[in-house]
Formats: sequence, C-alpha cells, structure tokens
Amino acid sequence: MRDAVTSLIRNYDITGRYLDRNAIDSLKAYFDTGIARVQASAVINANAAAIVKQAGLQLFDELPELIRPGGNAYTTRRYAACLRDLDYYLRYATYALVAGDTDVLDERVLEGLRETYNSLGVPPGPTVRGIQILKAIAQETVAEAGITNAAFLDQPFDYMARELS
Ligand code: CYC
Repeated sequence: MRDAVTSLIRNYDITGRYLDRNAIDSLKAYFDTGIARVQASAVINANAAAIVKQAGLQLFDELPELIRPGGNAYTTRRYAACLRDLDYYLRYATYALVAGDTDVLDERVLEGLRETYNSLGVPPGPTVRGIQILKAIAQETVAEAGITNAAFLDQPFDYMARELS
C-alpha cells in the first residue's frame, strides 16, 4: 500500500532522479493539506454509522426498485450487504484521504470487485450513485464540523465511482 510520499519517492527512485521542482510542489501540496485530511477523516469516523444510514435511505428513496422483489438489494440479507458495501467504501475512502493516494483503493477494494458484482447481479449504476451520495453526505458532515478547503475529499469517492462505472 502506497501513500503520496512513498508513491512519489518510488517514481523518482525508478529513474534515479533527485526530487525536482514538481516533486517538491506535490509534496508541499500534500503536507499543506495534511492536518485537514486527518481532521476530515476523524470527523467521518465519528459519524460513519449515521453517514452510511443516511446514504442508504437516500439511495433507496431515489431508486426504490432496488428493494422491491427482483431488485438486487431485496431481502434483508442483500439490503444489509448493500449497507455494508457502502460502509466499506466510506472506511476505505478515509484511508485514501489520509494517505493522499488511491493505491489502497485499488489494492483492497476495487481489485476483482467488478467481476464479483457482475456475477451477483449487483448493478454498477446504482452502486456508483451510492458512492456519490456518500461523498455528498461526507462533504456536508465535514463542512458542518468547520473544516474548510476540503477539496481533497472528492478524490477517493470519485476514483471508486469512476473505476466501477
Ligand atoms: C455483495 N459485495 C458483495 C460481495 C462482495 C462485496 C465481495 C459478495 C460477497 C458477500 O455477499 O459478502 C463487496 N467485499 C466487497 C468490498 C470489499 C469486500 C467492496 C472491500 C473491502 O471485501 N446491491 C445493490 C446496491 C448495492 C448492492 C446498488 C449497494 C450500494 O443493489 C450491494 N453487494 C451488494 C449486494 C450484495 C453484495 C446486495 C449481495 C448480493 C448477493 O449475494 O446476491
């Protein structure tokens, strides 16, 4: 698993280069947002259960066919699996936020997920919608906690949504 610093060093080491201006700029951008990343992640952690619950309610409110007979989240077991998946997305997003890198998402969440979803008939469009809803609620929650300039918050959610689209 890589973070913003180890990813960058790895790239420079492969080609045997000293850190140049671009490297310094990107490290600076990461360290400048460091405290805010940790704070945003702490706010999400403290509100994770409520964020997931609200995201699930909003998703099923927007797409009620998911929980009707024949829908992929129909039956309590599948409903619960869907909320659990949302919880995975949120938790791993906080890891990626702190790391400043999406590598953990590739390695721990996305690897083979599309195939698993295909074989179980989990629909990609509604899953992506679920991730977007999670992002919006996480943004609101972080903003309400007084953390401004949290533009970095979008990245892990957008990355997972794009990879599952
Ligand atoms: C199932 N979701 C699964 C399964 C996996 C994951 C592996 C199959 C095994 C199981 O049921 O537990 C996802 N597992 C993960 C992820 C990780 C992991 C991401 C990384 C940490 O270890 N259905 C919908 C909604 C959506 C949904 C759109 C919720 C957003 O209609 C999710 N995922 C969903 C459902 C199942 C599932 C309903 C159960 C499908 C079935 O068994 O028929």
